[in-house]
Amino acid sequence: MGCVARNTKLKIGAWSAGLIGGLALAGALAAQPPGRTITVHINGADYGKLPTGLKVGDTIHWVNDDTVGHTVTARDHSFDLHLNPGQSANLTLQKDGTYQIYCLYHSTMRGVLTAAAR
Ligand SMILES: [Cu+2]
Repeated sequence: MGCVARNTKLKIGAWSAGLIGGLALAGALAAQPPGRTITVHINGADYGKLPTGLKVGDTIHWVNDDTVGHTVTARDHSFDLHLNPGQSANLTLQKDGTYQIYCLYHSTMRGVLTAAAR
């Protein structure tokens, strides 16, 4: 009888340790940095050299250095940033895949962003 009671206690102990371990793991994951931030300057109606090696959770900080407005628009409609002259905006890639981007106002402004799964 005493033996059974001891076993039960042991099981509860192991379960608690598992729960605490799980919480610690969740905490470690939450503390993980969400991703890198890469700045891209739009200049002369040109996105310039777009970043490569992107991963889901990475953020592109777009800065419009021009005196005219531009957009960073995804062909699949997953994002559509409008930047007035001198404005900046952040785009965090939420899903892995390849994004064809273009500017609504300038047909020469096109590019591709590829985000790998994290
Ligand atoms: Cu433009």
